Amino acid sequence: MQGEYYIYAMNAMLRNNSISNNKRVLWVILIVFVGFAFYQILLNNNSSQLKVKPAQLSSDGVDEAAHAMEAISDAGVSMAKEDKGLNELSYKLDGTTKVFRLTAQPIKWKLFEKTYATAWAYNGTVPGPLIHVTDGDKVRIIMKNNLPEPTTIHWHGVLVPNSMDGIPDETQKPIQPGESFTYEFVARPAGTFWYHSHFNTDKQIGIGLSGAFVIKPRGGLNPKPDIDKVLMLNEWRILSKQTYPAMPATDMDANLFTINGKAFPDTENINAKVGQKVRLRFIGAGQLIHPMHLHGFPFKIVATDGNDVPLSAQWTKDVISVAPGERYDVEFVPDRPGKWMLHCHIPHHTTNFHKEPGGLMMMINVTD
Ligand SMILES: [Cu+2]
Repeated sequence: MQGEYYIYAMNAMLRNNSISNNKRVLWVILIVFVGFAFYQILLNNNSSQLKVKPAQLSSDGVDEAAHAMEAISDAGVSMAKEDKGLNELSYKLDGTTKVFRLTAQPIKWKLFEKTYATAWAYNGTVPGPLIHVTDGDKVRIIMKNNLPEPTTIHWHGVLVPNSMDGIPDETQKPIQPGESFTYEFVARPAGTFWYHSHFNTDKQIGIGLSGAFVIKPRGGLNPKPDIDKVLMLNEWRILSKQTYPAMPATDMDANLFTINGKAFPDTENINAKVGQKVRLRFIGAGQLIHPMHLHGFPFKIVATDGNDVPLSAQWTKDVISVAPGERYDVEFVPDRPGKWMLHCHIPHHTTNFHKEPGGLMMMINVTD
């Protein structure tokens, strides 16, 4: 309509001046062209202010990013049958290949006391099961997707062939709801690794789709620790009993923090005896850094991201900052009894719904 008005106004103006017909036509064309271009620029500016188009994360036509910030649907989601994650996953042998099965599905997961998350979980627990194998083992993992959206698994740090790396649309097709995908590779090298969704990760990892993948060296660790424990750190956002994916810097900040799927006081304690060697394998499974501090004893960093640290290079620390994706294996030998706390040293991360104590706290109970 604005364009028509331009033509009308300019025609009227030009008629009043004594310009030849040919020139008049040229002028009208020029003015209409400039007017139209200007109108288009205005239109584009307005629409980019009104609708910010979020980045597409997948090729399935779903606007994943806008979708990702909604509450996780709890319609028809049932309570988890188990209360503890990282249970060692059993396998069946097919020749010399260890065959594992993972099923991803929504569950209600208790984070602490009466607070439950609607989680997306592998085999019904948060974190998913611990896959514990030996360096050089042939493994096959059959992954069934019972989630309401596609997913894939990435074997973080394991030296898999490229086709098993779990990158949607790059190395494999996303696993659609109801479908399965078979991952097969040789588990190597020895170390602390983890597996997690690599589809719509901003949402899927944080709401539970991760687990531990520990490859032990042939013959076992030497010296063997008396206590060997994986500690996966993660964050959650629960508002009015609804679960939202915790997304830092988006006004979707976390308000709950978990070690192995539990917030203090429901975190698991570790019981050790004076003189025992304790190995803790930290995995940063969330989106925030967590400087984990141990009371009572310094520890040595014996492995970083699954790689052994040579004896002469092992730092002695009492705080280890575990960034997203990182793994740190630390070892210590308690020399006196007590209830020694292990906690994140960002004090907000030791709260539940802004109340302390909570979150990333647990006790190492040492007895004689
Ligand atoms: Cu923290």
